[in-house]
Amino acid sequence: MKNNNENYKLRLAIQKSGRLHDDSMRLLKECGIDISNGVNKLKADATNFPIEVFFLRDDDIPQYVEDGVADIGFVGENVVFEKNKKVEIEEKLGFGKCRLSMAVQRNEVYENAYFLQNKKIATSYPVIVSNFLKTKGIEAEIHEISGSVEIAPGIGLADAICDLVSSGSTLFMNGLKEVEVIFESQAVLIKNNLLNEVQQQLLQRLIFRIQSVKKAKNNKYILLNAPNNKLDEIIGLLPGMKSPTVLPLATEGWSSVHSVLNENDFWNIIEQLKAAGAEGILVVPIEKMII
Ligand code: PRT
Ligand code: ZN
Repeated sequence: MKNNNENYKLRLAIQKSGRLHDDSMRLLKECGIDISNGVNKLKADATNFPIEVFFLRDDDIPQYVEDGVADIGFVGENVVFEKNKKVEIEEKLGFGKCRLSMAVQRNEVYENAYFLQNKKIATSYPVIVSNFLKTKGIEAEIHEISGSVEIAPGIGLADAICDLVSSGSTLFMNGLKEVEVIFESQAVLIKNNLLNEVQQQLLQRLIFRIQSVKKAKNNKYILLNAPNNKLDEIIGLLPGMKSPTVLPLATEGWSSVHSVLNENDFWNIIEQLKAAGAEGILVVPIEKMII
């Protein structure tokens, strides 16, 4: 049972140490939430937001959130799907990106997933792998192992592995090749199904901040100088939040144009702007973006 005090704050579970820890802490900081570095390493209070952070193993986070020991958690989507607990995914966090992939020895001829029929697959993700096999109608033997999955084919334990991949260098160094991506993952915010009204409101405030941080990361502020006779063409290339800001320069016949560009279109648009006569282009990171 939660006591009264606990009903007016959010208890957030994050990874104690490992690949998601630093990015989780950084995201909180970017959301303006200061975590006191208390003596107790199991939990820490925020000094300026009603949030308490629990530091846990990533595998345990979905269970703690389902049980309501923590109200929300930051954890890999891969872990959420593997553990299959009653929690809701509320927001993707934009870090911890990786994929869960099948890999086989480099010299194997792999044409499609039916290669796996009646084979042995080593993985730490038996639930996700067996769902994948089921949807394909493939029968295979799953060997659950908790670490160093990539050595399994080399020592004759398995014909294939299914493991997380980011750069691909672990597979490469172990003589394996990635043949099938079965799940794309990143860190997500999960929540317990029974948050009270105050906690829902706190969560909405937190999500608003997270979204502002994510938007800012995906966008850049751009300033450039444009000859007035090219202004229409240049403005036409810039999306902006509403429309670009145009200010006259001290030099006759020139203007300064300010706008916001999405990371994905960035280089394309810069090239077109240069070709259209833009000069002195400055690109500046945005810290927060509130729309
Ligand atoms: O102690 P705890 O149980 O909390 O941590 P853990 O050791 O189980 O997890 P950890 O810290 O390794 O990973 C936490 C989460 O980070 C994962 O659940 C994923 O959501 C995410 N993530 C992102 C990754 C990777 N990228 C990743 N590359 N998790 C693991 N890897 C491993 C992978 O298993 C393989 O061994 O890195 C190796 C492959 O990397 P590349 O770059 O060589 O392809
Ligand atoms: Zn783990």
